[in-house]
Amino acid sequence: MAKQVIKVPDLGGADQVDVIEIAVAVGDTVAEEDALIVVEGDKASMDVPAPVAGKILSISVKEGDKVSEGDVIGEMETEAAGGAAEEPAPAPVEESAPAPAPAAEAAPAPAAAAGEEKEEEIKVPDLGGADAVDVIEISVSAGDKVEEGDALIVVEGDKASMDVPSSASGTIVSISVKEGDKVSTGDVIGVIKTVSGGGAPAPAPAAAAPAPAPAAAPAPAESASQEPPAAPQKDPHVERDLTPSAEVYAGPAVRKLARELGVTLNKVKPTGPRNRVTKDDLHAYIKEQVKKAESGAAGGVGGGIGIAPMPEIDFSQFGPVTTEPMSKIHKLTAANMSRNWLNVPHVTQFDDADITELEDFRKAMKAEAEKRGVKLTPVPFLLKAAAAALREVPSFNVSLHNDGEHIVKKDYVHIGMAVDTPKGLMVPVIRDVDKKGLYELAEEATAMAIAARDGKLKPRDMQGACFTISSLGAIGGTGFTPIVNSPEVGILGVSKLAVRPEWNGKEFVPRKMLPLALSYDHRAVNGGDAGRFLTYLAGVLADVRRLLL
Ligand code: CAO
Repeated sequence: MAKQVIKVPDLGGADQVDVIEIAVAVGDTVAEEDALIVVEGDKASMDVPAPVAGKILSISVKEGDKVSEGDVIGEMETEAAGGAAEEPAPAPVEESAPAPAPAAEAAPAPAAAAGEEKEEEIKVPDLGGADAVDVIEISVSAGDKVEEGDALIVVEGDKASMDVPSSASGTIVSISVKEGDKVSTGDVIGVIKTVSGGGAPAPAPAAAAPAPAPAAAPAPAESASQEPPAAPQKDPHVERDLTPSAEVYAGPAVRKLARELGVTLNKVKPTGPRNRVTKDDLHAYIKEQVKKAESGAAGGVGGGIGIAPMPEIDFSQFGPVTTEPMSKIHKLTAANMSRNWLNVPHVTQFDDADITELEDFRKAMKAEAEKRGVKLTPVPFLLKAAAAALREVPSFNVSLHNDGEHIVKKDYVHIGMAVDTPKGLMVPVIRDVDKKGLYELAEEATAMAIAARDGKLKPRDMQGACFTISSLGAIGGTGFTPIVNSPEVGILGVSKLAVRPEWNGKEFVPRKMLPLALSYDHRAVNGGDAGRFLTYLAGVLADVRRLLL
């Protein structure tokens, strides 16, 4: 075993870049090249990868810190024996990522007299070893005036995205690449008209359209390639991901603008290719917010009865306090809870499931389950019963469409499972629950809960649920009203089972009763659907043989 200091690699000339994400925690085992932190400069964001495989011993930076090449960001324990121990490792150089921000190269042109206009090819600059990177955004179009350093296009490699900035001030004559193209160092991406001796050239005769080439100048690229392609039509039924901002696709220029405007990127509806947030998306979002704020100020719905802002409170006036920052997950959960609470008209229906026989069966199977290496708690039974109920009552396996005018009916049964983790609430999703057996579900639920607590869940592991189960049974309580995780239709809150006297028609007998609370989106389903769903679910728990029917 050896200790290795992890340092910020060559940042391609950028200095004092922001740490925007810490991707690992102390104790995590990482493979070589796994992202450790994500940094962002003016022009690019990039992963700082693990130089070798090993275990994270410490991380000495936090989100919001500024770092430069060579700064220590933490320590790793590696398998490597000998020499490297305690020695600072060489900075891991991000080879496959484009180095941030070299200026686009204009083709060398013969010297021109001051004030003389000339057209130059714009070429992709040195990409720091990366090859065939994707063009993910075209930031200018023919006729635009640009200053030296303005972003022309945004490219993205395996590890980083970067602006390709203009090498000179001038007017864009043509852009010969489009979003989705692949480019390498030296490729021509367009033509710029400059005026020697500085300054922008005189306005072209036909200002908006691509200017006709002066007689002696090289012909501009075909006009067909000058228009950025329309963003691909997106399926309106696709659910919005509520991923952290760092996991939202957006170019550095868009991220910078979002920061300037104080916009959290994951709130913006992306319309760009591969679900990228574009500048237009940001502007549309701001417009929408301003409109909402204005209509709220003008009274809005309810003739002036809106949600009053929370007053600022100094808690220290009431007693000693300490204030600490919320984790990223906690902040995201808080935002989602407010959104769901305010948008979804909730109804919560209660029932108790008699799980006396289920508990007998579960206990009888526990030893066999343990031999197979699985822990058979009530959760896999709840998952199975909820899946059966979603199939039995398909009118409950739905979501309200974004347009508020359609219902999305689902022919799949994916169920989320709320997991209490030290960093906050996480909801991994178990897919195709209806097609899996109890042991398989027990195994998957345990693996998901461990991954959630170890911070190893990928965004995809938390997407696509039809419904969620939140079990506080192991903790306690007799009931609670969970908040629907929209756009899911509902959520089942499960409390601690209690032995209670139940009347069997002749006498009171002790039964194990499991308190259930079903919160649902009353826009998507009515009380009848929800009542049928919960009654069926409780019936399955009361007699698991019904799962065989
Ligand atoms: N009543 C009584 N006992 C229960 C029970 C219930 N409803 N549900 C589980 N238990 C028991 C289990 O059987 C187990 O006991 P044994 O070891 O004797 O079998 C014990 O409680 C501990 O269970 P567990 O927590 O290891 O596993 P689980 O399958 O019950 O739960 C998980 C897994 C991930 C759902 C749970 O650990 C968890 O994180 N729950 C919190 C969810 C949450 O925070 N919800 C709130 C969201 S809104 O803020």
